[in-house]
Amino acid sequence: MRITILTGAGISAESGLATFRASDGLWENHSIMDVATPEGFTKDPALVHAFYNMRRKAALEAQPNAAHLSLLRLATHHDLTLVTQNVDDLHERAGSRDVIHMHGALNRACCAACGHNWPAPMVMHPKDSCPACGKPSPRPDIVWFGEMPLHMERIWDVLENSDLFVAIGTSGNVYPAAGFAQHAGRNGAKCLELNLEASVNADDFDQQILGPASMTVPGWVDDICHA
Ligand code: BJW
Repeated sequence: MRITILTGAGISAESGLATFRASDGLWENHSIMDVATPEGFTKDPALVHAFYNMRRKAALEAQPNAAHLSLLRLATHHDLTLVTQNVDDLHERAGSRDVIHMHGALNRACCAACGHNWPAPMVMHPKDSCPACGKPSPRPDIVWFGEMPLHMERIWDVLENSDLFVAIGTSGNVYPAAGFAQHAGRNGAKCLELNLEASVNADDFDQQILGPASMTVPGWVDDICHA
């Protein structure tokens, strides 16, 4: 079966990484406009670097959980494409390969002046310079609001050729990812949501399994691998 999975912050919550929109989430003490837009970065690069330096450290200290690990097993039984909105590398550290990071990666840096992309140091600073062009324009390789998510042609293509689309731990608040279930469904895929609470776009799914990802994802993977 051709399965496309979209993961969000909820799959990494039980690894100790905060989600965005929970009451104790990442944006509780930060304005979205300040830390998740290119305008916020231009206005106060030190604040934005501090936010992502903190996130980079938290991601390094976190370990993949049972949900990340079970997706590896799924890939041995089915034709799986794994798309994540997450900027951590817990899928890769669980062993998944060819993960599509549509919102970028904490462990990469890029140059706003020349586009060069390189492994991010643990701590980035506004005075850093680009190793390729020398300009003081490095930024985290993260897709902020108003910027184009990455690998979209490939993602639309797999969604149009999936038998099953599964969203795991994402609230459905952010486009274009929030439109994937509708797009896959229109193209013939069954759509399943695995989440702690139903997402805002729950109506786009044929079925929901609610509960913590470390329980629901391995359980669902067991079922589909032995069906
Ligand atoms: C558990 C759990 C457990 C908890 N087990 N589950 C209409 C159509 C198209 C676009 C737009 C539109 N209206 C507005 C837009 C633009 C905008 C947008 O969507 N805005 C919304 C606010 C409406 N989108 C964009 O700007 C995107 N670009 C774009 O559209 O480009 C085209 C374009 C360009 C230029 C001009 C015009 C068009 C870019 C979006 C970039 C998002 N970036 C962020 C931050 C950067 C990454 C980072 O810092 O990490 O990405 S925003 C933030 O939200 C982050 C996440 O990846 C993303 C999604 O969040 P997620 O993963 O869903 O987390 P939460 O916290 O919301 O939810 C957690 C979930 O987990 C919950 O459901 C819990 O129940 C669950 N959970 N514990 C299982 N244990």
